[in-house]
Amino acid sequence: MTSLSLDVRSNAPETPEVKDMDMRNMIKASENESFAMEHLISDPKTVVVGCGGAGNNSVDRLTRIGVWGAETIALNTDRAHLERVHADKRVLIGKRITHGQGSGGHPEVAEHCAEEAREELEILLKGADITFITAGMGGGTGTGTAPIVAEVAKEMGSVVVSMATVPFTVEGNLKCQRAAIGMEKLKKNSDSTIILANDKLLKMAPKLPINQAFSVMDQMISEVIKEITEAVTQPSLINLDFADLRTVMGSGGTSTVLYGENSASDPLTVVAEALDNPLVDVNYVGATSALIHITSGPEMSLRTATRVVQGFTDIMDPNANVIWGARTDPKFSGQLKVMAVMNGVEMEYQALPSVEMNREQVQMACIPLVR
Ligand SMILES: Nc1nc2c(ncn2[C@@H]2O[C@H](COP(=O)(O)OP(=O)(O)OP(=O)(O)O)[C@@H](O)[C@H]2O)c(=O)[nH]1
Ligand SMILES: [Mg+2]
Repeated sequence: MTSLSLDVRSNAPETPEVKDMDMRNMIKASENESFAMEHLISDPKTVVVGCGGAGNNSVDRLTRIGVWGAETIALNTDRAHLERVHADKRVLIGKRITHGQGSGGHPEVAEHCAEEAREELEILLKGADITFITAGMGGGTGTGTAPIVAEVAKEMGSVVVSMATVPFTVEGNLKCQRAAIGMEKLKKNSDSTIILANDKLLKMAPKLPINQAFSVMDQMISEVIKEITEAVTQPSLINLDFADLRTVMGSGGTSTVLYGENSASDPLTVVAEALDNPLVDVNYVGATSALIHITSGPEMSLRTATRVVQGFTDIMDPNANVIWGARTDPKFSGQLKVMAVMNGVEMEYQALPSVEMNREQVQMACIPLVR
């Protein structure tokens, strides 16, 4: 039918109405084209999801410091905690199961809540190009929900970067074991997983009260997410784009983030500071890919920037895929700030054997919560 009507039209004499129609079609086509172009050049959509108490606290901090071009979502089974958190969206899951009172430390209960909220999660994560997930492993909600959020985000086509903490050793075996199970699941469902050890806080800030020590970790998580997001969304001298990020973070495995800030006069000290980051125990010698972003004042020379990049590549696999960008900012005059995401690194953290709970145990765990 279509081809017949086309044939008829092409044989017909050109009337003014036909010309008008052609013009309208041309305008429509060009409008469609510019609409398509707008889509091509639009910023990548970044979503940050904080799962459970620790995840919510990181998202709260991130929302307060502000991150350009990212939407923050706090997800919890605990209504009281959620009410105290600042985020663009706050999502209480598993109302029917936990009545908003938390998972009682049971990851299986929280996993069940997240499974029930799958459709809601799909709506929340639709269109996200990159999803950051942050959680403290070892409790119920973060451990149980973060792997499901990662799975849904990946199914929706997003690059998934997870940042999770493992508990202090003093929190006990059970928590550490729970954390190990959750971490394995999270790693399986994420493109890239950054593991942070709370024990490292003891070395870095031994005298701080626990709440303040946690806030050091939350600050670091927020800064890393802010750095990565802004490195690809804000205009830079040497631009990094979303495709670069996808190449580095989408290649799977364990990643680490290194962060250093110092005087611009000695770029190698900044690199040394970043490599010495005490919050992460990694062996980065032989890392297979990296995304490096440098910020300094308008006087930054190409030589300074390349010395920083060289400092990192020297310790990496000789065939490593290294992508770097640089931004000048008058606020950083005389200062040099570097953030490097390294992929394919080895963590000292070892997973413990997994222990699964059966359905009966899950229901038992639910009983005290359904009051
Ligand atoms: N970095 C950081 N870690 C935290 C914080 N609070 C707790 N943690 C760590 O994260 C682990 C899990 O704790 P929460 O996040 O409170 O637990 P949850 O995921 O809410 O789980 P339930 O409350 O049991 O449902 C703890 O064992 C701590 O090691 C925090 O504010 N910041
Ligand atoms: Mg909680």
